Amino acid sequence: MKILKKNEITSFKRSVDAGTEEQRAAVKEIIADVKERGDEALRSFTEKFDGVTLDNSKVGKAEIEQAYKQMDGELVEVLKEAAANIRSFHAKQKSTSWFDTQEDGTILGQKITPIDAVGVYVPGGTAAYPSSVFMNVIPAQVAGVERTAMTTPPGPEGTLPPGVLVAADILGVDEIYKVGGAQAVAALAYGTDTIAPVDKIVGPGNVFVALAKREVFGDVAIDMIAGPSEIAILADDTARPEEVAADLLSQAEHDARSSSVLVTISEFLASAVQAEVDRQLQTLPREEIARKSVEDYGAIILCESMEEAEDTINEIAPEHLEVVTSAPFEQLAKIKHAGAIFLGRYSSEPIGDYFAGPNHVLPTNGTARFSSPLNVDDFIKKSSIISYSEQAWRENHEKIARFARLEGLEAHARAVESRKETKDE
Ligand code: HSO
Ligand code: ZN
Repeated sequence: MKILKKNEITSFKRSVDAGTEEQRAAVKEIIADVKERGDEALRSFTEKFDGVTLDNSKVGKAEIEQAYKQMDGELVEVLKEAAANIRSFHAKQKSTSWFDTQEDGTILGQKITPIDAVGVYVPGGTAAYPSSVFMNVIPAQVAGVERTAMTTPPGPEGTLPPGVLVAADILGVDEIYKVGGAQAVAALAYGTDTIAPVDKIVGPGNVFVALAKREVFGDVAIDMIAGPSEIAILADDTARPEEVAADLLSQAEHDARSSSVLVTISEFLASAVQAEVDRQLQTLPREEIARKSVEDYGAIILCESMEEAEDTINEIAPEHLEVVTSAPFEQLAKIKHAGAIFLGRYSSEPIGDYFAGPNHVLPTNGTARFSSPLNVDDFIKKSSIISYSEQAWRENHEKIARFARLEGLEAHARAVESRKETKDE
């Protein structure tokens, strides 16, 4: 991991995979085919991309029971405890409808309605995370979404990872479909005989999934398009190099394009963490991915003052920020841009990935400048409520009609004036 002085850096390397022209064309074709041939298209794409022929893509009870048998009972309890923590955190986010009655009797308000149906995409392979099932489904449930359908690509044997099935079952998700890629996104957006369409699609995926989500956006809603995981650590010389290195590597192991950055004012910490990262890399099972990630996207940035260090964090706007300093809450006051902020030595990033309660679906690639973590509000919508009283109408209709005429909209003006002749006049 290279050590750089802040003033040597002109810009931060971002990892955006916008897809190639061919990939975009392929995704469009897949979506058109699913629209036209429904389940038949799904079956042939699953054969082609996942190497397995499935007569029925819907997961049944027997498969769920089998998944529980394959999992350690105590681990199932850990999953349940994590789900409960995540649920109680998100319960605090719930917004409620409000109605405001004014003196003249007019009522104005905002009615909250959950989205009817949500599709959750769970990626396949080593990225099939039970924790992501929790993080995408729980806020939807807390919001009051009635129907949640999950799709995930099957392995070559036609099976799904037991952890994913158990996580879904813990939450009571009973619609799980073995279908992945752009074809899954198309099925969720437009429906097939087996999969009823949804209103919003959430969840991470590879470039084809991301492109498909962009493509169906407008017909359905989508969540953010997440990039590879990122971590920035702001630390002073009270931090322990082995702990800082371990936390940097926790995100580096996600993806060769993940980024892990240490920002510090301590030269001692900078070189100690550099050595520690090298040492710890050697024993990691995902060494190759993590090494590539720290080499290509990792950095240790040496700053001259804490102020410069805080500004650097705001420039990066990282997905995850750890503050490991003598008084982390002092730095918190200066931090404007970060998806999730972990304060103090004991708040190692994976605590947030799995267990503490806040969502681990977070803005990446600097989008923390303007975006928030996935949350309950992503699964509701608001309707404005207007109930004007007669008195309010009498006092205001002329002003409103004049406003309408300013815009040259005579029908608007006449509509507001049309109440003039009340029945008893
Ligand atoms: N750190 C990832 C989420 C995750 N980590 C899932 C482990 N499992 C993105 O925030
Ligand atoms: Zn993680």
